[in-house]
Amino acid sequence: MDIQKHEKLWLVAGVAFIVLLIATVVYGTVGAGVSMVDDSGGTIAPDEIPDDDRFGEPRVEHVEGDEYEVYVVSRMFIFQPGTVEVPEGSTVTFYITSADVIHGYQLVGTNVNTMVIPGQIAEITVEFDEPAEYGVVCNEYCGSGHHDMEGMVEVVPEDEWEGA
Ligand SMILES: [Cu+2]
Repeated sequence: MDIQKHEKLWLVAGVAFIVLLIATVVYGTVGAGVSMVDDSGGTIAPDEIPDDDRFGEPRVEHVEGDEYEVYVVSRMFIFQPGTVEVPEGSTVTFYITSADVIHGYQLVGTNVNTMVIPGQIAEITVEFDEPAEYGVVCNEYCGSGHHDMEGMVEVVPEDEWEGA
């Protein structure tokens, strides 16, 4: 079979485009550090939140060494605790649940971002290497006060840290 020069060129360009397309999808899936939030955090019924050991009192807890755990309850239209303080150099695991509807929990400017579903506990582990302030926003429309639903994560310099 005789393939014309231009036909060959289009064939190569077409195949290259398909390969490029697949490569971008593969990169977006495994290369960009994106992972699905699964059910590893466990479940909790919204009406059990007030009596729960972890979520009854939303807080930052020191586990050991550089490890911290943060228990966050999202509800219309606040995050509890609203401001989370952790020291620089810490590894922090966030456990986040919702008391009412679906919310989001996103640290602005980072890839820390999860949906917060009533009944589910979202679990995300983050390493904070440097002092910084991150705004937290709800990125799932949750009602009339959604645009006011915000929080803060403050990564405090080592020498200013007073303990959790
Ligand atoms: Cu919202």
